[in-house]
Amino acid sequence: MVYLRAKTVKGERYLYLVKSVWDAKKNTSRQETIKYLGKASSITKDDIPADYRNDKKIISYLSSIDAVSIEEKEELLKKLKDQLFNSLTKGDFDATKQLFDAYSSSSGMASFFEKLLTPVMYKIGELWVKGKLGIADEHVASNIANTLVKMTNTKFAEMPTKKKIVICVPEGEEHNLGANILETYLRNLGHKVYNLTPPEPHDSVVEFIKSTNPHAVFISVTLEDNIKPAQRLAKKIADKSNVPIFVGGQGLKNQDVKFEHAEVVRGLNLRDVGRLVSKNK
Ligand code: B12
Repeated sequence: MVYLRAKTVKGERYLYLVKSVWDAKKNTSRQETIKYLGKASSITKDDIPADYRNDKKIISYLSSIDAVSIEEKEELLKKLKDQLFNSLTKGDFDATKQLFDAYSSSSGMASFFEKLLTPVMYKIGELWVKGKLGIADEHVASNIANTLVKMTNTKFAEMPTKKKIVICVPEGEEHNLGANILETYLRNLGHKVYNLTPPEPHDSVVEFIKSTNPHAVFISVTLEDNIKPAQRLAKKIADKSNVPIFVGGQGLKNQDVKFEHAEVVRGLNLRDVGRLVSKNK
């Protein structure tokens, strides 16, 4: 049986999706966490793994714990996505920043990146493919998004350093908003992040890693065509260093893609990525 478990910390309720597992040896049932869902007031359907998303018990519980029902939250999110789409494609940085400030002050920066910015950029890509949005609008949107993410970064300049992390992309990969979001989130957690994007030659990345000796390396892959270059990059790094290498990004959606020298990370939210870093070394 699957259900939600709540923990209250400083008056804020946090939810876990758990299942009951029968322990035959002890003749009793125990709880196993399937997924940490986050702050109860900010959870939407997308936070729930697809298998349980339409479970009526779960949806009605989520709707009951807050003054705002999950349907209303979905509706609100849709409106915010529309607003963000408009401000990005019109090149209106101020409106984009205002939306970011207002949303992230209540729901957090990670939620803004995951629930608003990433899906809106995906939509922009789809419209561009269908010829419904010009290349210039796409460029304007991604420039504004990148400026916003970079601007957010400067806030964390003075934080103490926990771990050193290198983020890079394979040669030929010009997409770097995902890498910049990872940088901002990990810096926000107090890690020292070296973001080597846009792409550097592979040999320079390897030299940099040798000289900085980081705790982890993240390789971000957006284009499927860049999987092979990413595999070569991971091998080059692994040949010269024992650093754990994680590779992720939308270029790796296809489950069949394997890396010999890196761990492929799929479907993790930013919080989980943060945990991945903390548990290494
Ligand atoms: C903006 C954009 C561009 C900009 C990029 C500017 C920049 N500085 O980034 C420009 C205009 C340069 C561009 C160029 C091209 N683009 Co483009 N682009 C996009 C667009 C619209 C948005 C990309 C984006 O920022 N997404 C939002 C980010 C935040 O999402 P994300 O990368 O998935 O990152 C998240 C996670 O995946 C994760 N993550 C990312 N990396 C990692 C790594 C690890 C280790 C982990 C754990 C997690 C993780 O964290 C992020 C936060 O949630 C996408 C549409 C789309 N679906 O994304 C197309 C898209 C990626 N582009 C595409 C194409 C085809 C191209 C071009 C080939 C077009 C052309 N003919 O010239 C060129 C290629 C350039 C190159 N050599 O790289 C295709 C790719 C198709 C494919 N399957 O390979 C897409 C999907 C559009 C489409 N629908 O067809 N593009």
